[in-house]
Amino acid sequence: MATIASDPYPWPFDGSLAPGNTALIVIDMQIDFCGVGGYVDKMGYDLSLTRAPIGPISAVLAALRPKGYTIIHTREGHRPDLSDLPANKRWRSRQIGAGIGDPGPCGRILTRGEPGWEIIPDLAPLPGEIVIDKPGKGSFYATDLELILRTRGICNIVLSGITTDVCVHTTMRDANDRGFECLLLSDCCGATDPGNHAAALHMIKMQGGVFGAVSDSTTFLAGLP
Ligand code: C5J
Repeated sequence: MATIASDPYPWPFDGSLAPGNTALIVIDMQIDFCGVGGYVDKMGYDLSLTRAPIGPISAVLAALRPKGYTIIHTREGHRPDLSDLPANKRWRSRQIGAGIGDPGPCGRILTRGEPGWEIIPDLAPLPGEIVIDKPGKGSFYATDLELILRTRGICNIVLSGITTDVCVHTTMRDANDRGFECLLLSDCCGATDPGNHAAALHMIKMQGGVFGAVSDSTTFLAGLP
């Protein structure tokens, strides 16, 4: 039995933690979300909040890579012709001064192939690691993530990245509904609003772990088999 000390129960529920059945998902650690001149910066949020998880995620990656765990990165972004950008998403982003597809200091905002859409160099995927491009908040919507996880025999998912209350939570909820056993590492995530980050962690733990469990990178690394 291998489990991680977590709240509200030792994770995973069945003690099955092993490199062959467990994936780390690093969500949207892109320049647009945590770099100067990117989407989040243009919206006026404090970048230190979305940059806080960089160090803890690096430590978790460094521990998991040599052990053979599946590592998956995601990128939120749209096709250059914006054919996959819903009109309301574009309209809302323009309301806050960071129109998706519009030019910005890091190229066209949240647009595939632009400098701002790239994953930050500190957390760049290694050759062979899976990268999922997603047009929405959740990592399963309009992607082949579930196919890849099932094909690899993954049943346990460790979640990290930004933002806790939006793309990370949407992915965790969706993974949970699909029967994956989920663990969120609190210091490996960040939100543009600290209150939302705290609330998002709290929500996971209600009802005996309604979406899974919560731990942190230090505890996770100490408990890793
Ligand atoms: C947002 C994300 N917040 N990666 N995207 O728009 O959470």
